[in-house]
Amino acid sequence: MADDDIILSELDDDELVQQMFDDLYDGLKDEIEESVNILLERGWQPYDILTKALVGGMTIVGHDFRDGILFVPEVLLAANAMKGGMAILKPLLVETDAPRVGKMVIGTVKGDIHDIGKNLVSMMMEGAGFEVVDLGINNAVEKYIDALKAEEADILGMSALLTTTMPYMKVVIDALKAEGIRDDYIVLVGGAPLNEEFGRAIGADAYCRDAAVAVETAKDWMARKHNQMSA
Ligand code: B1M
Repeated sequence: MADDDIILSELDDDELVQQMFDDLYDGLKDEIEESVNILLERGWQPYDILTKALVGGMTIVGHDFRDGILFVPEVLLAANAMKGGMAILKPLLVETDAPRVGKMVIGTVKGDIHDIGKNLVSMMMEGAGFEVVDLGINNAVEKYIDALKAEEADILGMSALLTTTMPYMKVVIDALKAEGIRDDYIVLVGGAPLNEEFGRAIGADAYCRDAAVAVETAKDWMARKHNQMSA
């Protein structure tokens, strides 16, 4: 059967997820949006659609990008399709009546334009009741520090996807130390090339493997902060 003939709503769940992997790979935004809506109608949880279908598909794209099978323009199309799916899920993941549990300033570091993971973290944090100020991509140290002060944030979140940009996180943390305000904020870092050891080495409070871990870690550290304040 030709691709054009596939009727997405007639596929069973497993086939549809496989088809979404293919459609993400081919950068087919309309098809991804349609499939997300079909899974929602079938009762799938938004978080499962995000992790199992969209992130799962993007992982395959990442492997072929690494191996030189896909190139930047194709990956941009895949990212665009993924964002289409994420836009449908965002309001469902964000519970507007959730109590505010803390405020986070988040951004991708200077020199780095990857924002899908950061956007996912923002969405999940908002869904868990955090207020999120998203600074976008390519953030210089001043941008972070100005926003932290202006927003009276509790948490600084930094994202980096490149081995060449991840050291910039230390530049930001060192600048916070130099201003004597490092301990005013919980600093959480994340991004595919990072690990716990790196997080510790640069002086972050925690490395977060994924968006769900970021939410749990942020909640833990906010609880510690409240306990310290009430002690
Ligand atoms: Co980029 N790229 N890219 N790219 N790209 C990677 C990162 C790469 C690993 C691909 C590869 O070779 N396999 C590789 C980096 C290699 C390295 O440094 N070791 C790479 C490269 C080399 C490049 C360019 C240099 C390519 C070039 O131009 N020759 C270039 C750099 C541009 C720049 O930034 N200056 C480039 C460009 C691009 C596109 C523009 C085409 C596009 C970005 C589009 C966009 O973001 N709007 C792109 C993409 C899409 C990728 C891959 C394929 C996918 C990234 C992604 O969105 N993953 C990526 C390969 C990969 O990672 N597998 C790759 C899905 C996302 C949900 O996961 O971002 O890991 P992730 O986020 C997770 C966690 O990491 C964590 O939670 C998220 C959700 O669970 N997390 C946080 C992330 N940030 C967090 C912050 C937190 C907490 C947790 O704060 C508290």
